[in-house]
This record gives sequence, structure tokens and C-alpha cells, in this order.
Amino acid sequence: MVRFKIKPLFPVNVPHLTVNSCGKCGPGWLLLNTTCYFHSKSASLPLRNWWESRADCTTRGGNLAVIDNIEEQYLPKLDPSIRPWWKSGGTWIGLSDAHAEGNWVWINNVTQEHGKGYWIQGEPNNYGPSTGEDCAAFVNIKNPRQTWYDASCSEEKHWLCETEPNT
Ligand SMILES: [Ca+2]
Ligand SMILES: [Ca+2]
Repeated sequence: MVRFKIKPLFPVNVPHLTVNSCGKCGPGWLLLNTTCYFHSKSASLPLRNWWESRADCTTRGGNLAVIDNIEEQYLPKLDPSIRPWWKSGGTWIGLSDAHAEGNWVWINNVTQEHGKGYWIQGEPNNYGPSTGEDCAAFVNIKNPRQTWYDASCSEEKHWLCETEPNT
């Protein structure tokens, strides 16, 4: 049973999560709407830095998740294999400003519009004295519209992969 205390704030339909993807996604992947997702926590994998996380997704035939719709923000709450989602810690997604500080670009080369997206209030803040923070992760605390934050790419976290279903 999934409860959404904040539901009135989010006038979207709760997306349908298909745990049995009927062969459309590979083993360990979940089907949400029309996309397959793999969360490292569901496979009990050790934490990895951003680059290693991306490499793992590539090995699995996908890449780090590109979050471009609100439904994807619900995934950590819907996926029973990564509960309790509020204790899952940070999860890498495919968003970085490593090439130009403050210019956030997804791994599919789509630029994240400044002031848009699902950043936690006060993020991204490039916190830190020297290296700053150039990779984005999400953590679901309360509000699905405020889950992203920037962190040092060398930090080790869970990660979320995404790929197209088999046809
Ligand atoms: Ca940065
Ligand atoms: Ca930050």
C-alpha cells in the first residue's frame, strides 16, 4: 500500500508500475509507463561513484536515468524493491554540470532549463571549497517535486538506470 500524504499538491495520475514486465525489460528491471528502470539497491549492489554508476548502466544496455516527466519522480516510492525509499539515501541520475559550472546537461545532451526541474530548495549549490559538486542525485524526502541535489561525482551512491523496452 503506497500512501501519498502530499497527493493534493500533485495533480498527476499515479503512474502504473509493472513489476512483471512481461519480457519487455531485462531481469531486475521494472517497467514504468513505457520505460524500463533498474535501481542498484534492488539488486543489493554496493554504492558507486557517478562514473562507475554510469558504466554499470551502460553494461546493462541502458544509461543513467534522464528525468523528464513528473511520473519518474514517483518511481522511488513505487518500487517495492528499494523501500524504505526514505532510507535509500542518494541515487545518481544522468545529470551533470562538469563541462561548464552551473550549466546542467543530461547525458542525452538535453540542457536542464535553469530554474526548472525537481531540485531540492537551495540546490544545486556546488557546495565545497575546491572541487564543488558536478553530478546530480535524487533523494526522496517528502516532496516528489523537490528531490534533486548536486554532489561530488566521486561520492558513492545508489544509481538509477533507464532504457527502452524490448519491442
Ligand atoms: Ca557544479
Ligand atoms: Ca549540493
